[in-house]
Amino acid sequence: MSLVLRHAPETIGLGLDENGWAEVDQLLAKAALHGKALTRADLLAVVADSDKQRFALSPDGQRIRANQGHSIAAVDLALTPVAPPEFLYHGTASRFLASIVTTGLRPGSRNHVHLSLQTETAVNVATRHGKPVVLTVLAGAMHAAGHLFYLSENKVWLTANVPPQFIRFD
Ligand code: HQG
Repeated sequence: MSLVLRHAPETIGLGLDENGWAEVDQLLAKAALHGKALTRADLLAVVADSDKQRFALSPDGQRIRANQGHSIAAVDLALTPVAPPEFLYHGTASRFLASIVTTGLRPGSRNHVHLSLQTETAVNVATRHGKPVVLTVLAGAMHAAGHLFYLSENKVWLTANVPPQFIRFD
């Protein structure tokens, strides 16, 4: 579901609207056609049980989208900018540090840089990439300097990029 709702809906011939929503009926039908059959109950269980609440249903239950993590540039989650706390955290791997010191945090293939309120979350994210390093992002100062921040429905902080002067590397 992450693959089709965040990155490549075309792999099963699915379309997302401009805000990243897919019709649940279409997703189920097209997944089945592509040999990835899942029942409506399976889908609802994934939405309910995802440890990070990665997916959301529309209020009428007809549509589904990923709450964050997209790489499809055309998807605009239509989140409202909000003032972040003074500090947020980003988990990365030590092998990326030299590059981050120079260019800051970049979204890579995704639409945003992902930040968290908790250092524990950042450690978990980082561990997927290698030896974990947690960076402190001076989010309050960034916001004061005009950078926009968004909070996804599942409480991941998102911003376009983080210039190096707003990162504490110690
Ligand atoms: C690094 C998961 C070199 C960045 C997580 C990261 C998250 C740089 C990697 C969500 C860099 C990109 C996103 C620079 C950033 N030079 N490397 N200038 N700037 N990087 O997977 O933040 O489980 O795209 O530090 O929980 O690791 O999928 O981003 O190591 O919320 O729901 O480039 O994915 O969510 O990796 O993870 P990713 P991420 P889910």
